Amino acid sequence: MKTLDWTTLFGERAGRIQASTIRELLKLTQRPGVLSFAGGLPAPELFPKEEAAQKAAEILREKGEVALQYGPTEGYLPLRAWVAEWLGVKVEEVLITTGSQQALDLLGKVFLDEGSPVLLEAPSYMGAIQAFRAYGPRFLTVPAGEEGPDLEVLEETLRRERPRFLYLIPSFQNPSGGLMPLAARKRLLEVVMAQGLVVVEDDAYRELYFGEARLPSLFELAREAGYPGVIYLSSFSKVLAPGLRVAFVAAHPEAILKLTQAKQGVDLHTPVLNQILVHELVKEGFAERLERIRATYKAKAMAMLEALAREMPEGVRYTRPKGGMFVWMELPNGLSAEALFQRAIAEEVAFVPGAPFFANGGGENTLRLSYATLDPGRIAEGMRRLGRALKGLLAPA
Ligand code: N5F
Repeated sequence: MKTLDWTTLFGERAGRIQASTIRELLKLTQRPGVLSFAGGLPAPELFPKEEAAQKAAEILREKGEVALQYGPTEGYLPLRAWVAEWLGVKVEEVLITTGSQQALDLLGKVFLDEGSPVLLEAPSYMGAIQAFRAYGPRFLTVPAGEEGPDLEVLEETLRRERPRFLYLIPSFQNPSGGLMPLAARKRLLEVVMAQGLVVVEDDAYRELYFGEARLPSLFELAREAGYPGVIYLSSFSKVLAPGLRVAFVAAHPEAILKLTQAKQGVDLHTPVLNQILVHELVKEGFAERLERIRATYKAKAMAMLEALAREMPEGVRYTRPKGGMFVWMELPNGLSAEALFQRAIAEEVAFVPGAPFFANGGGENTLRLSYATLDPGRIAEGMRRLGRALKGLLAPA
């Protein structure tokens, strides 16, 4: 049989497309016996299985001709209208996407040329880095911590550079868990507005707060100030079910129009059945569902923090999340998270090494733990195993 060297046949872009570390790890960590804290996989016990089964059957019986037909690219109108009302925007300002992951790719497609500067936090969501990287941009990064991006560095960067957009996750950042305080949000917006820059605000974790109520988003603050340059992304993945792949963008109608055109070439539209199902599931009892979700994740976060306090050797630093799904950890004295990963897998526990979250390198001694998926008992056992792996790495035989 004739063999082909595919790498010489692909286009240049293919060279910039790389595997997602999370997705690769998922394969490894699905081995029976492994306790995985790698993927930000929502708690399966929170999935509305029975309710979804009933409603899906009803939808197919009663609205089958809509649910099984091609639909509009912008999204199923009743769901768009629901999202618009939820966010306090107009229907024309909402686009339904196939996961917010798709929105990230569409933004890359629409805004980024080869060599275009794009600014993001270090660390930032690796799925966004992966999506943008395919378009060949030049990444500019600002360090981010528990209070979001370092505004001094950000302002200094913006004096020299004009990025196509700033990609930020102000609330319960993935992976660092950072939460940008209100004053920082306002200060950032002033700079952005003065320069007329576009901000992409990824608010995937907006509802997963443990303490006092949600802070206003950059998107909301910008609208109050009459500034149209914030493109807002969020998703039903973390509050309903990620397998449905239903998410949304809210932005100025001109931005929505261009993203819609880009989406036409990708998938024509997000599956209609899934959109109707999401609409049916959120239109009643959503507030109570959110309460339950917040309480569940808060309990899991506390279980992880208690276990970490017991199991981690001295010198290990980790965040205390105020919401979201992640604990972010720094190992002492330049210890490598990759090396720890090898030992952890031998102990049947997994996490995501932090380096792929840094668009321009670094972070080799960092890692991310998701407490979202497992129950408190398994979380405690997992942290025991992680502690053993770490102590093994610190004091090799
Ligand atoms: O809406 P959806 O499901 O496409 O979510 C993508 C997404 C977008 N933005 C942020 C900040 C996110 O954290 C995510 C989802 N991230 C998870 C994670 O583990 O970092 C899920 C990845 C799961 C996987 O690749 O299987």
